[in-house]
Amino acid sequence: MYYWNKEAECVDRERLRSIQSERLLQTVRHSYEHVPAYKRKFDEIGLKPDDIQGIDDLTRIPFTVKTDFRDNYPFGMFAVPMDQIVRIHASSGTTGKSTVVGYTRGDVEMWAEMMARTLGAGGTTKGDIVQNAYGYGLFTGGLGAHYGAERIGASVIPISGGNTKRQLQIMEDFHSTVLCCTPSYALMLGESAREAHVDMSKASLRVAFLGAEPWTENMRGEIESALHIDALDIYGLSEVMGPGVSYECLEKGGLHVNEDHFIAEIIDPDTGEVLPAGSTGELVFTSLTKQALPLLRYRTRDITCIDDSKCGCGRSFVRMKRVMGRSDDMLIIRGVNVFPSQIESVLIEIEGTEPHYLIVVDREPGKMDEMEVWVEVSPELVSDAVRTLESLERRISHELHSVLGISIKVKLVEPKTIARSEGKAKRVIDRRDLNQ
Ligand code: DLL
Repeated sequence: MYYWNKEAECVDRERLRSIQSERLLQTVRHSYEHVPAYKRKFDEIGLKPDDIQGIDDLTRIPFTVKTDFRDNYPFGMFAVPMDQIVRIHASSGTTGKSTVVGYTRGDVEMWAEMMARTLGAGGTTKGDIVQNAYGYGLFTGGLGAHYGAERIGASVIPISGGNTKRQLQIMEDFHSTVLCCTPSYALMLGESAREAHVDMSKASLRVAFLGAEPWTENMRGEIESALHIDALDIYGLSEVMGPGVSYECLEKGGLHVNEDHFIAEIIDPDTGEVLPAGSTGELVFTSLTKQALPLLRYRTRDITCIDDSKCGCGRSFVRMKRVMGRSDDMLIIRGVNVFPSQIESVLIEIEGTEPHYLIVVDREPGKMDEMEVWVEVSPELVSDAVRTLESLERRISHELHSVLGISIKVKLVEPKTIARSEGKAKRVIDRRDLNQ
């Protein structure tokens, strides 16, 4: 029997509302008392924790944003002493500093439950063999999926990302039935299987849980037919927890939000106003049970909408549509979050380059995202030996790799070749088609 916490996931909505209200009050009090940054925000507008009486008062609480993490780097947003923190993860920030998140033992258990629900919604049982190709490390994908699969009692293969040949070999030899990775990596596995003449219709693989980056219905179709599986969307972000904040069931009609632990709102990204049900806007989350890092109205910058109609699966949690875009300039390349400002800060440090650059992102069918950074060299360097230019190219590429953790192609171009803009500079050309 697959994992399904029916009591929680099919809870009556009236009952859910009262659970949310009660947990919200605890979270507000905990945040106010233990995180100076929250206390400051409340005090500035004269709001007292007791003013929040229930979920109807949610909109009175000020937003939390990514820069709050940067301003309180590394552990200033934590609400418990370090001796209660059992895990630390991090994701990239808007500048060199990363967003650091912490978990108590209870938080790790709650996260495992959220991921168990996620995997269960695709039919995962303790008899499954889960090939976990999300990266292990500071990224939340690897350990997040790992603990969820273990909670179900499935057998986890902690293979982590990369090494496609080996992935296919292990998949065949170990009879993996469940795959966890980014959608672009799933596409690549499908393509490689085809090239290696592996007949996926005879393989044991049944379902994949794909997320950490935007993808499309078209991609779902391609992945499902290449790997002969069901491909389900899973969503999350480090600040809120990691993967498992919301998850698709086999109806494939949007991602159920784990509402007994997170409240979702949709706001107008320009005005901050809460939008009526069904509108498209920026997704905002409030955590309800997190101890180490309580989050009040966190602006995710992800654009989507919420559907509160009944789902055929019987779960009563609302569903968010697949993420349609971002309200900031963050790019996600092979599952890694990249801000143009990080690239700029690398280039500024390197002599011989001009502050004009262009980031070109592309994804050929069945391939992984490619990112190329075009950099103008300074006029003095143009006439230099090819060797000097080559070593400059290598150096930039190396520095970018050490800051971002992914390899990026660098192309040096002559001075004045990158188009100048009169208004906001256009730094990114994204040729990937992410809107179908
Ligand atoms: O990407 C957590 C995760 C791991 C989710 C594995 C799913 C699977 P971060 O590195 O903090 O955390 O990046 C969070 O990634 O704000 C979205 O912009 C994007 N994102 C995550 N899942 C999806 C998805 C993890 N299913 C940021 N569709 C988020 C579109 C996604 N974008």
